[in-house]
Amino acid sequence: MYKDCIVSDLPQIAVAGKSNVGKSSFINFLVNDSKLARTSKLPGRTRLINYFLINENSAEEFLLADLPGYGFAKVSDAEKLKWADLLEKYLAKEQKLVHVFFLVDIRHDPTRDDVTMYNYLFKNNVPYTIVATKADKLPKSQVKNRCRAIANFLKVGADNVIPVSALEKRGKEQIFDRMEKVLNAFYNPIIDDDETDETDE
Ligand SMILES: Nc1nc2c(ncn2[C@@H]2O[C@H](COP(=O)(O)OP(=O)(O)OP(=O)(O)O)[C@@H](O)[C@H]2O)c(=O)[nH]1
Ligand SMILES: [Mg+2]
Repeated sequence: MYKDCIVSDLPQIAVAGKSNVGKSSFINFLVNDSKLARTSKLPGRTRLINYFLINENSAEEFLLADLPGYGFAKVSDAEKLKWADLLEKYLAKEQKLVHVFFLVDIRHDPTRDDVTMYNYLFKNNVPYTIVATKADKLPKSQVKNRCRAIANFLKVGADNVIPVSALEKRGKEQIFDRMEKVLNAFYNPIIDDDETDETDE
């Protein structure tokens, strides 16, 4: 339920994607801790939103939210609805949500559930970056092509799909670069001084 979401003034960056795509592994990879977010061989492990406090006490403190995976066949319809409801409400209502890393498997085109998720992001104007996971499962020569195919499928620019491998620790710089830009914009917003100009006279 949405009331299970945290109430905090900190900016939030969320990690979304289908069950087993590698969300928890991605978070552990980013924070260099193999046990922080629970990973599992069994899809559907992350059931509620798990929040991690990053850069504690620094100027760019934020919460990283590990969202529950969707598209797992072996759960009841009632459970699926509950998850969809939580995800949809979180994306629509969380005022402090500044960015979503939307994870898809590099080996496959986005699923129907991925497209539903993507539409939630789009509909709610949530800024996002698409992250193509498990890049180590492909020969290096195919990585760019697969990213391009995913970008074409979702009708976004190829720059908006970043390949990563939590296993081989690839892609961190590009992800950090995105995070830094997003947090910088949150903590140091450009003030529109048009109005102050008028009152100056
Ligand atoms: N080869 C490879 N395997 C990965 C990578 N990232 C995750 N995995 C594996 O994929 C499986 C699922 O990873 P998780 O990180 O638990 O996936 P999740 O998206 O958090 O799953 P839910 O919490 O169930 O939604 C695990 O067996 C991981 O070891 C990667 O970059 N490369
Ligand atoms: Mg998980």
